[in-house]
Formats: sequence, structure tokens, C-alpha cells
Amino acid sequence: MHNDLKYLQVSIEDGIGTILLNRPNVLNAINRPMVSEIVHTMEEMDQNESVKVIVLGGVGRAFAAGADIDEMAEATPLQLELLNQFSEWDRISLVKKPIIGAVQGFALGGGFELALCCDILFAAHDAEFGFPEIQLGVMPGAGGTQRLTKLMGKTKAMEWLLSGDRMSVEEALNYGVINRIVARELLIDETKKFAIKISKQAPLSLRLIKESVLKAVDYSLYEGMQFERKNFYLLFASDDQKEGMKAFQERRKPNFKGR
Ligand code: CO8
Repeated sequence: MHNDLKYLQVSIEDGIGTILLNRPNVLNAINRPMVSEIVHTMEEMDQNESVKVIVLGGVGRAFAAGADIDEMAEATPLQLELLNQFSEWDRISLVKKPIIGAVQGFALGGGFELALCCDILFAAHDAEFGFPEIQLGVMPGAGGTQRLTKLMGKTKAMEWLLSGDRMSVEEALNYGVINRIVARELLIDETKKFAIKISKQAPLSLRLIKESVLKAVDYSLYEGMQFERKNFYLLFASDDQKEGMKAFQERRKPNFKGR
């Protein structure tokens, strides 16, 4: 399995599917085949019962220093329109299992956009986040202007997007961009430890909570509440709801099955 992957290192262990971007000689610059590999691997893991949580990180000194500039440099608008590459990228946001990002070094441009697609982010002390596109005469194209603004508000997002400056982990933590700062050498282990903790939760609850939280970004409060409620009702169709509540009453640990 996964032997044919050229730009990723992939493993599955203890219920955690780990995907590491693997082009360290170009700081994991994201080219189109890498996007395809990321999307297909995530979708496979989403369907794989032995994976409960996905961890996304990078090999080497960076998470990802952006989209591959060499691949883009000569592109024409018409080529980009016909390529429609973002239709594939958009499928990352349809993955139902939690995705936990582990960022070390640079997360720039498309690399920052990929990090912003994660549900939870751990970062090493040396991590730096930014949108340097403005210095290349372009702009973010995979959700950067939208996701960063929804996360930190218009005024702050403007500052980072218009300056192209790089954000330290302390700033990223302060703005709610990341969840936790971790020592570099412990980054993957700590991220996996947290992923394993989450993976013990009732799988359907994980799935429907993630889906509901993501809706909060797009929906009005009223619409979001209606959506949440339907998911809440849906969980009462599961064996895990019966098991979880019975285990509480019997003062024992629940044994969740994901159905
Ligand atoms: N594309 C291609 N190659 C890259 C990229 C990149 N984005 N980033 C680094 N590299 C390569 C360098 O060319 C270099 O290769 P070589 O050794 O062959 O010369 C190697 O990686 C190491 O890089 P540096 O020697 O430059 O390392 P430094 O530590 O001196 O600098 C930096 C690190 C500051 C990260 C620097 O490499 C840099 O500025 N990189 C470009 C960052 C950038 O501008 N990113 C934004 C790209 S545009 C974008 O992401 C648009 C997103 C649109 C959506 C995409 C969806 C996938």
C-alpha cells in the first residue's frame, strides 16, 4: 500500500494515519502531483476503518514553503482556468475525520493554506507562518485570504496578507491560528499522542462534531444551530450512543464501535 507515492511518506499505526510531505530538498514545495497525492491519501484514510485521526506534517526543516514556484512561473490564466486544480484541493475540506497538523519551520503560501485546512494545529518553536505571495506579484489562491480572515478577523488578516511578513509561533498562538507550541524534537510524537487521545472518542461523534464546527464558519448562528441539532438527533441512531450512556450508568468505560 502507498508504494506508488512520490511526494509523501505515509504510515498507519495505532489508529493514526500519518501523512508527511516529502520533498525536503525544496522545503516541501507543493506541486500539483503532491496535491493529488495528499487528497487521494486523505480520502483513502477517510474510508479506512483502521484510521481514526489523520496527522499531517512535513519531512525535513519545513512544513511547506508554498506552492512550487517553478511549476507556476510560466502559467497563463487560461491554463489555470482549464486546469481547475483547486477542485481537487477543495476536497480536503470534505474529509470527515479530524486532521491534526504538525508544523515545523516554514508554512508559507500554499503551505500555510494547507495548514489552515487542518482542524487542529501543533507547531514547533521554529515554525513561521506567512503569505509571501504579495512579494511574487500574486496572492493566495487556495483559501488564504478567506480562512485567515475568518480565523483572526479582517484587520489582523489584512496586516499579514498585505505585508507578507512571517508570523512567529507566539503570534500564531495569540491569534488562535495554532493550538499548541511544542519542542521541535517532540513535535510528531506530541501530535500523535494527542491524535491517539482523540481517536479513543466515539468515531461518529468525532465526525459529526467536526462537520458541525466547520459549518459554524459558513452558516448564520440560526442555520448552524439547526444543523447541529440534526447531527445531535442522528447520533441517537447509533449503537455508540446506547453504549456510551449505558457505560456511564454502569460506571465503566465505553467500548465504542463507530456505528
Ligand atoms: N517553490 C519552489 N522551490 C522552492 C520553494 C517554492 N515555493 N521554496 C523553496 N524552494 C527551494 C529553493 O529554490 C531552494 O532550492 P535549491 O536548493 O535548488 O536552490 C530550496 O528550496 C531551499 O530554499 P532556500 O535556499 O531559498 O532556503 P532559505 O532557508 O534560504 O529560504 C525561504 C527559505 C524563505 C522559505 C525561501 O525558500 C522562500 O522564500 N521560498 C518561497 C516562499 C514563497 O514565496 N512561497 C509562496 C509561493 S506562492 C504560493 O504558495 C501560492 C499558493 C496558491 C495555492 C497553491 C495550492 C497548492
